Amino acid sequence: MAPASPSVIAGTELRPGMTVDGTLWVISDLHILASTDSVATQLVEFLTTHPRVGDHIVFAGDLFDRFTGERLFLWERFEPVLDAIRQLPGRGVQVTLLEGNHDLHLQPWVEAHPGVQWADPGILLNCGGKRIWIEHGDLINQSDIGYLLLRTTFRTRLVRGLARLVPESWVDGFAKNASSLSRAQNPWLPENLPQQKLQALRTLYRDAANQKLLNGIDCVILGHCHDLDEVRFQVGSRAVQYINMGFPPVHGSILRLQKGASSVERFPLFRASPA
Ligand SMILES: [Mn+2]
Repeated sequence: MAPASPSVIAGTELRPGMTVDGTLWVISDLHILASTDSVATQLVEFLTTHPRVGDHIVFAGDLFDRFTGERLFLWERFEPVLDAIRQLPGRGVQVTLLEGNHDLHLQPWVEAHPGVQWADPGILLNCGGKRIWIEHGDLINQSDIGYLLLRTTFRTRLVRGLARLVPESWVDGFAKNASSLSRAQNPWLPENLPQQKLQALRTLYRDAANQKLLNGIDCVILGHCHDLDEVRFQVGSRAVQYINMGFPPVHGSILRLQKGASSVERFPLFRASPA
């Protein structure tokens, strides 16, 4: 059978998309620093108990606060979490990893673990006839040229090579600095921003989502900015939705689209911890 021809809509190449038979789970922005973090242990418990055959879990970036898939010492540091992820395909659960701006170079880890797939910068899924687009969200602000250049640089062969070779403490130190720089620009909780700044941030993300929603996508899922935002409206006969992950360690929830449900909902998972 000939594959359906891809169509290009609003800059997104819309291939038919993988079909999700069961529940779609989306998890991002946990910013795990150590596998002993309470968020990490709660995630491992969730991964070993909740997902069922036919479900699809998308880890949509910044699962770890500092991670490069090029370094074994980091694989070891996060072993309990990575182990829970690698068990999923064997239980009939599909797994997709997207990179965030804090977890990079995931390809080597993914290639070492058959059954886990990697997508960049996002993934289109078909859930019960709905077209769901998921991406981390660090590409939304197209006017932040400095960041976009940095993002491209981080993914070059040269930087990947360096990330493989430099001492472990350098990788950690560099990631720590990059992390604090990023936090200086983007706070953990945008709800603490002055009202005007929060509105500007929201508008940026909503506009980017709207472009896709108006052009054939039924639900856009983003993270990265940690804004607990959601919008639903009608496009002709389609009920469409934009939803942002927020910041699960504080807001406590991940995202779930159950089979047969009409929209993505927040699924409470983490017991609130102090910000
Ligand atoms: Mn991010």
